[in-house]
Formats: sequence, structure tokens, C-alpha cells
Amino acid sequence: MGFNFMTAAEAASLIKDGEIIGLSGFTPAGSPKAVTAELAKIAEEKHARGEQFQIGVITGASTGDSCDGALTRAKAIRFRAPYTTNADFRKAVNNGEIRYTDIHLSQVAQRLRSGFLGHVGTAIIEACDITEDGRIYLTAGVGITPTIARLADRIIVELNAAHSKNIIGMHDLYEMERPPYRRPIQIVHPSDRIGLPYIQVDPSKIVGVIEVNIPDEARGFHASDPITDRIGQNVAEFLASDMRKGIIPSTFLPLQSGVGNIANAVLSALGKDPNIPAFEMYTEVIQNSVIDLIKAGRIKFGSTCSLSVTNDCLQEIYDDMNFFRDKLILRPSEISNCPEVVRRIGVITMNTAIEADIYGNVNSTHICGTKMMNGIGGSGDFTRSAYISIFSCPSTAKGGCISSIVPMVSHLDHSEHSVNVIITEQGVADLRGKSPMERAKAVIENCAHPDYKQLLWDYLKISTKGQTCHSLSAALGMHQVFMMKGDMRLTDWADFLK
Ligand code: 0RQ
Repeated sequence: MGFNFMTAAEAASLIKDGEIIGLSGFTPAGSPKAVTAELAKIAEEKHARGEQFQIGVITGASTGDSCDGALTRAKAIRFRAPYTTNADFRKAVNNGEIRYTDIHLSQVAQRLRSGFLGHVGTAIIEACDITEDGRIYLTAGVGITPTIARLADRIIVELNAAHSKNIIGMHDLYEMERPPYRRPIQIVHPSDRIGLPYIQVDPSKIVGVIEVNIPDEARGFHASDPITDRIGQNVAEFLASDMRKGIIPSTFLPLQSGVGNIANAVLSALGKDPNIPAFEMYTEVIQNSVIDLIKAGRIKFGSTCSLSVTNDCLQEIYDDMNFFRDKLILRPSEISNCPEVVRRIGVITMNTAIEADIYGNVNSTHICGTKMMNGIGGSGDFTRSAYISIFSCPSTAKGGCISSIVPMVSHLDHSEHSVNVIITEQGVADLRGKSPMERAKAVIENCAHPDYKQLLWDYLKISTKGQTCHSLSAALGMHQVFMMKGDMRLTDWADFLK
């Protein structure tokens, strides 16, 4: 037969107004880049002619600017799920211009199979290789690719020469059956393989192949600073102490770590701590710090959904594949984040909070209760099933004007029932086995910034007594003062008790 090679613009023109597209990848790693950028141009042209053009976009996690950024600026997205980190997209969502559904990432494939997210017309898949009998070899991120490849009416492949074919063999691709036919996921160790290194599709569904050479639109990391270093050390000391107590076995347990600057710094600190033995990861994203630690022998193995690393770091992996091949596995998000596996193999989870309250509830997604930041990502998949669930964050944000420790979170993502430990640069609040009032004391004493400690102690004094003490008129008072005066430190509880 032979594939229908075409330009990205020709491929984009196959996508119709109102269609839902599904994209490969997880974070900018492995996401297609050429067709979505052309689709944005088509949308702009059509809008200029007064024609309607908007699509639904479903992905594994975030994408790069050539997808979420370009399509948002072209006003081409009607509906989007499940996670993004793009600033233009964030603005459009918070202005009410885009319908956004924030979903636990492990559940996206299942929701697609169940039809809750509509029907995927076109799957756009980034590949490093493809065969005429329909084998697609993926690149640096997997996400929901096996599911969209099967469910979509048609497939467009972006054959991206920026990714080395050396990555072939690193993927372990397996799609769960629908209940009641689903079987246990046979992963006992992070390095266990259960699937195939490629996706098999019906080749007649591949309507176009586009040859490109575009690097991943990876985000860089801020250099660590004294605050993130201190958070990292606190996490490392806490885990070493749990190991001494026998709570964590001396062989250690697999770790999961979230995205962003803080997660990157926490892992660096763990790697440096001589009290923590070399460990494995069962996680959804691997960032630069993990690759450094694999090279240093501090991380033995990483099971992940994406290599969400900078381009020079990715090149280093491709160039030294003989070293990395038996140390990394790339899985679909419903397996990398599978709560059943996480609970069974005892994963220690480490995610970042936007804010935590004194009782241990965590907000990972919303600023002041209303504005979406990124989304819950995989943090809920891991936290609820964790052997030990840790949330860390700096004790303050925005130059000290915001306390990350508040009386009541302004939006709830992870409840007090799932959150075991809160860690800031100030210290560690171990909430395991504690009553709400014991938790409040631990969080204020150990995690709050000194500028906010008295304010939080005073909040407890004005609260109505109960199992969980609150003043319903003042619980969100610090947020309200920030919105009115720009600084939570100006809170006066008397204003809320009149
Ligand atoms: O603002 O960007 O203007 O500087 O939030 O905060 O401190 O740089 O931390 O990059 O680690 O991101 C929770 C957003 C943290 C991220 C979050 C402001 C702060 C800064 C970023 P600027 P930092 P990070 C795995 C798991 C949810 C999903 C998840 C996230 C910006 O980790 O999206 O965990 N997590 N997934 O100033 C106002 C507050 C604030 C605040 C921080 N209380 N109020 N602004 N900021 N706290 C990954 C996947 O699932 C793919």
C-alpha cells in the first residue's frame, strides 16, 4: 500500500468544525506539534470569514504551546480535558471562554471508552517510526494514545525525526479491558512489563502521515533556591526517619513525584541524602532531576508516562540508550497512574499543594477558590492510594502576601482523609493518626510561616467548638483580605465577627 504522506496543513484541513480530536503524549513530551499549529491558522482564517470553527481537545495531560497556546489564541477550542499548564489557555478558561473538564488522569482512557467525553473523530499521534502493517512506535510521552488510536475514526501520524528511533523498546503499551472483563494489572515491581512496545492499529485508519523535525516544547526549570532546597531536605529527613522506625522497609518503596519546580527540587534533595538508599520510581512524569539521579546510581528504575525533560536531557538519553534502556519504562496514563497498582506496591507519593488548610485538606488547582491554575493531574490518582501521601509547598506565595497554610482551603482536591503529611520549608506536619485538632496544632506549629502563625492560632480561638473547629464567617477571611487589600497579613478576625 504505502502511506498517504501530506503536509501538516493538508492534514489539519481534514478536521471538521465541532469534531473532537485526541492527542498523543503527556505534558509537551510526545505531543503532536505540527497539525495543531496549522489547525489554529485554519480557525483564524475561518473566523476572519465569519465562519464557525471550534473543536474539542482531549489529551493525556498538558501539551506544548503549538497545541494549547496556538489553538487558544485562535479561539479554536470549545471543550478541553483533562489538564493543561498553558498561560493563554488558563486565561481563557478563567474568562469563561473555554469549557474545561479537570479529570484524574488515570480515568481519561476509561471515560473515553465509556463515551462520557464524546466521540474522538481524529487521533493525532506523534511517532518515531511506523510500519505498513499499522505498528506505531511512540516518542517521549504516552498518555491516552492506545485508547484514542483504537477509538478514533481516523489517525494522523506526525513522524517526528527530532525523536530518535533508539527509544523503540522503552514503551510498554497495554490497554485495560472494560468491566466486567478487566483483569488484574500484573505489575508487582515498577520494572515489570505487561504490554507491547508499539501500538497496533488498522493501517486503513491512518489517513495521513506528516514528516516533521520539531523538538518537544519542553519547559525549563527554575534553579533551586534556599526555600525549595529546605523543602527537599525536610522531605528527605522525614522519609529517612520513617525508614529508621521501620515504617518504610530498608529496601525502600517506589516513589511518585509531581511536576514543577518544587517536585524537581525535592527529588534532587532525596538523591543527595545519604540516609536514603537507591530507590525506584512508579510515577507519571520523569523530570531532569530523575535522569541525573539514574546516572548517579541513586535511582535504580523509573516507570513513567513521559520523559518530561528538557531537550538537551532527552538528547542525552537518546545518545546513551544502552545505559538507559533497562532503567526506564514508558506506560499509558491509566497504567502509570493506576490506583490499584499504586496501593498494592506501596508507592510513596509526593505532590505540590497550592494551599493546605490547618486540618490537612489540600487545594492543588484553584487560586482563591475561583481561578484554575493547571488541574488536578495525576495527584489524586496517587494520593488516595498512597502508602504515604506527602504534599509540599513553600509556606508563603507572592512575596509573603499569601499564606499557603489557611484556615480552610478555598477549593478541595485532596481531603484530610487522604493527606498524610504536609511539608513546607518551615518543617513537617505528620498528620497520620491525629484528630482534627491535633492536626491543626501540628500544621500551624510546624508548617506555617512565622508571619502567619499567630493569625492561625487566633483563628482557632474565634472558631466554634466541634470535632473540626471553624468560624464559618471567617474561614475564608484570609483569602477575602488578600483579594481586597493584596496581603493576607492584614487580616483582622474582628472584621468577620461583626
Ligand atoms: O506563580 O508562576 O506567577 O511564579 O503558583 O508555583 O511555587 O513555582 O510551584 O511549579 O511546583 O507549581 C501546584 C501549580 C505548583 C503544580 C502547582 C503560584 C506561585 C507561582 C507556581 P508564578 P511554584 P510549581 C503530577 C501531579 C497540580 C497537579 C499535580 C500543579 C505558581 O504543582 O499544577 O500535582 N499541581 N499533578 O506563586 C496564589 C497560592 C499559591 C500561588 C503557588 N497559594 N496562591 N498563587 N502559587 N501557591 C503531574 C501531572 O499530573 C502531569
